[in-house]
Amino acid sequence: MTTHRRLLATGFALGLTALLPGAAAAQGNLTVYCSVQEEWCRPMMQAFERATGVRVAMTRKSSGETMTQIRAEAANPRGDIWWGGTGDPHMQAAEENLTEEYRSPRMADLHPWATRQAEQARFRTIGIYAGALGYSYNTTELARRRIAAPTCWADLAKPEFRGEIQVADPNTSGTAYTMLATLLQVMGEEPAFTFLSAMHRNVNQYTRSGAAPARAAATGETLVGITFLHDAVTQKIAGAPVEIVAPCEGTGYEIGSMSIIRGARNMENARRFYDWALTPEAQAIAGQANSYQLPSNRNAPIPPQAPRFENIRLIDYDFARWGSAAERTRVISPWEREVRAGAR
Ligand code: S7P
Repeated sequence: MTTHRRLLATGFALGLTALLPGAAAAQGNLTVYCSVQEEWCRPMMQAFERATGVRVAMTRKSSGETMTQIRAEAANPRGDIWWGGTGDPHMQAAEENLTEEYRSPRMADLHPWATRQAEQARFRTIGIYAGALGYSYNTTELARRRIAAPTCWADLAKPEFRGEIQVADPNTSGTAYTMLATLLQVMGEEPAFTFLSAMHRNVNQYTRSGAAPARAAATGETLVGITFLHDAVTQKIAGAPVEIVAPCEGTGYEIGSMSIIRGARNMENARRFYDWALTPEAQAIAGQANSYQLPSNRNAPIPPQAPRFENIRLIDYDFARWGSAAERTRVISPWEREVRAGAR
């Protein structure tokens, strides 16, 4: 096309855009893979659209499932940005060169745990929130069954909890993978697998989604649900009869993360979203959407209901190690063979 014809075409396109209703079209599009709860994904995308005029197409999937999708689409990426979900699979995506290096000007405003995550992934991911792992139990059902209140991980292997525990599957769920990695770090490998096999007899269902067991404990569908503590807080605040436990032996935590997908079709808007998602205003949407993680921006408001790390016995979770592809395969395979396939 000659320069003259190109100018004519551009002018025509600009004129048309100005005439079209919703000038947002001029700001282009963004495809977001969202791995937090739908209730938080939606207002987050709407707020970004309002702030920028960019049109967002969002899909919600668990962390492990999103990682699998991004890997499958690597030759022809369909997503631009992966927002939320546990940090381990984001680290793995970085290692597998599925995500793009980006150093946001907002990085200076973040807590050190969020920037450490970025440094360890050579700036191919970044921390957006943090939250500790644990479980919740339904107090009405516990009283009805006359079972002593559990306080430790070890309690969940006791025979009185037979068929009473729900937890997600680490193949699909970042929460469940965090549990697996946590127990291996807290107990040591052999004792952890022995514990998991004993607890397996008590598990009534391995769910796809990590937060589902908190909802099931809230309704009494299960007695105990293993999740991040903040997912149980959401249920408790909604009025569910649940007690929330940070296990006595110590527990792990997640650094919820965000990554730009390598080869993103809307790269500029992906960077715009990335910068915006790190602002205090964007991070304040979590609490408004009943999500009670700790935000990564030092100036973002911490929801008063968020479980605080200083009140929990936390392990020194090794994110670089447990976020590596080799470790993930090394521990999920025996979990499938020795734990999940075991008799109940
Ligand atoms: O509900 C919020 C949250 O717990 O969900 C994310 C989680 O990874 C998504 O669920 P999966 O376990 O199914 O992957 C967490 O990052 C987040 O805190």
